[in-house]
Amino acid sequence: MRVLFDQNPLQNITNIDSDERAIPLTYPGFVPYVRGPYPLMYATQPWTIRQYAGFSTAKESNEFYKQNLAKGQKGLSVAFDLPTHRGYDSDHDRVVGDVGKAGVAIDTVEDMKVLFDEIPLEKISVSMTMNGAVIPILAFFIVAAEEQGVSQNTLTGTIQNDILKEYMVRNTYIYKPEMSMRIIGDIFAYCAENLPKFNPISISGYHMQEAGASPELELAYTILNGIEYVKTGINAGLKVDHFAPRLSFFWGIGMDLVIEAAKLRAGRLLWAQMMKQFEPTNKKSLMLRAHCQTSGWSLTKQDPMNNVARTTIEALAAVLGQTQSLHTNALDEAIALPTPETAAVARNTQLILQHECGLTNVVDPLGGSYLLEEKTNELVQKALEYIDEIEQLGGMLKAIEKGIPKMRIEESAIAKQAKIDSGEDVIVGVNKFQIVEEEMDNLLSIDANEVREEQVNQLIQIKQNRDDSIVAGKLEEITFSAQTGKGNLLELAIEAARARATLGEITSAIEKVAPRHSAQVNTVSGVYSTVHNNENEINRIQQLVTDFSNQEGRRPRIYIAKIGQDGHDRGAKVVASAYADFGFDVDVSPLFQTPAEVARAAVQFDVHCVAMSSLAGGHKELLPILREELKKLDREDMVIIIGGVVPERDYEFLLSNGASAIFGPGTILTEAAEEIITILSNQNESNE
Ligand code: MLC
Ligand code: 5AD
Repeated sequence: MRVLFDQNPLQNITNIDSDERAIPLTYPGFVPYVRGPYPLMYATQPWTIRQYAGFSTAKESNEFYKQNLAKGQKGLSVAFDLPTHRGYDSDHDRVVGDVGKAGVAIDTVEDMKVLFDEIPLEKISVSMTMNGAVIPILAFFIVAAEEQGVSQNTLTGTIQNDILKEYMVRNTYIYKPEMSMRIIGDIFAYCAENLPKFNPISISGYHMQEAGASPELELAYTILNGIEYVKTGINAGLKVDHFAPRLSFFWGIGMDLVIEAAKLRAGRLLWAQMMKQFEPTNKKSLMLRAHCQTSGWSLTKQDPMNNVARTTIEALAAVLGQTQSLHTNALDEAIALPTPETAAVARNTQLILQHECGLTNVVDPLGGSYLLEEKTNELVQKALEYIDEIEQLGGMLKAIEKGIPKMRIEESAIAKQAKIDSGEDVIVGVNKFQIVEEEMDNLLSIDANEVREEQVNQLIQIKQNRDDSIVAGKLEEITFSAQTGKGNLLELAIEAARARATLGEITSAIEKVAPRHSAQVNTVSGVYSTVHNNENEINRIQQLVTDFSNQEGRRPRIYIAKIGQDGHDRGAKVVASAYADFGFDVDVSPLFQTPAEVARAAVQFDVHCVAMSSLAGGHKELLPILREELKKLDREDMVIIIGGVVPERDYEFLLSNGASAIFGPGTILTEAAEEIITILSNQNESNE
């Protein structure tokens, strides 16, 4: 075990009798901030109720934001749609089916102005979850504020801008790591100089947790990513105290109440200690401030009302861990974006915690709990083991290149799935205590084609009304800067945004010299079948697969395909790994495929079945196109199944448009595999 902590209050007391170890020796607001960043915490100011939201057009999202602010929400948090994340304008041919779906579509500064219409940006802090297209989005935000009469130095908020975890889990990167890190350096430098109250990054463990990481993996990798960013800032010529006080963090909060509260404390301790290597003189450089989001993955499609209880427990964990800002998920999370009604329950959960429970009168309600202190210590030690592993590989950038963090997180996700499928881990209403229930019928529905049409018309208008030669000049300056390293990309993008350059144009100006990144797809094997504790069930499925193979002369071959700009691949990776363990021949597509690309690959590999993974709501638009593309290749007979976040109200449409089966959230993979084998066998019989 490495001794990292010169004055670690937890280690100093490890030799004292166990009961006394429970007493924390530090106070909130003091280095190393284990018990919270501010001295009186919520007694002075409660955490910010900051609900993540965005859908359809800027106008619709703006109305939603205003209603939420009127009803007690304190900060904003923008969810962008996937084309925006990936730097494509809404009229790009790769984004059909994705426009306005998982968030709001933003093509130009005009959209950004509508998004914040009648919202005073000098008062309300705004978080923007943007990592790929950070340069145009931050530029649009700054110019929208400017045209609202709000100067840069008064802007408060946060841009996620955490690209490393995108390569690890979230996948909405655009460029390769080198250009991405240059961009981060430019944003740090620009914000330190011009937006002193704005947080230029939100270093996020949340997505790792959602992708399957254990709390200690989430801790270790997030802190290590943070350290890489500090090095990036220093390499960009900044002094550590000039930018480190504005680095912020983001945790995912799962169901294990005390562990999750301990995780926030362990994170603050690790950060304070690891930051000392940069010798800051400002104590705020050692202070980890965090936003938290309750876990979407822990919520279930089955019995959705149970999700209110789950979210409440998770929110409580975040509060007991002393979060600065919090998003609570809506109960329909597992199947759709929230409606105004379910969003209200989620928000009110936080209002109840702030106003009805007495929690905000106490500085550190759980501090001193034996269990909490012990778990904090344990998490720190376990995280340090992972930190050591990565440091021995030469640091996080090298480890990411080798795919180690991604692999560790996927292994953890697959093991968790196997425990649920075998009943070892209980999920109420999913693998135990099930009741048969109709799905909620009042779900939010967005017509991507409609939003797309509206955005495309606006783009035409904006392009007609601007001076193209000015835009071209500004874009050339961006390309030059990207190529030479001279100048600041954000500063140049702000000028391009003022001239009404689009998000896609600014992205392409950099792309000219920094091509898009495409990730290598690796799958983990052997974990599912090893962790699953019902050997008979695994053997039974493997036998079914063997029987099929004997009849068919080859193993059942399945192509797991990610179509569209949706980069969530936890599900696809877990399913791929489990099916391979059952004996299937599994191919996994690269991310961001078009239906035509998937059809071509499926035909070329001569698979029995295409399994479309849909987590961003594009299935109704994309399935008919995939079918059409297979037909063009004379393979309309190929079986298509769909897995992911698919509401039951879409089932009929999908089943009558070519899907043979649909596997929603909570699917037990052994059961899904059996059903697929049955479908393939039936198809063989009907072909004979
Ligand atoms: C707060 N303040 C206090 C205080 N509490 N001062 C004294 N005593 C106290 N008890 C002061 C702070 O110093 C600060 O001022 C100001 O009040 C605001 O408090 P804060 O603690 O900084 O809160 P906030 O502004 O809400 O900022 C929280 C944050 C920030 C630092 C974590 O980065 C943030 O808001 N992050 C949100 C990220 C987010 O929403 N992400 C969504 C991701 S969704 P001063 O002057 O010091 O600043 C996603 C899903 C997906 O990613 O799509 O995958
Ligand atoms: N509006 C509200 N919540 C969203 N989430 C994702 N997109 C949106 C959106 N547009 C939430 C869900 C999801 C997580 C990534 O964030 O909880 O699981």
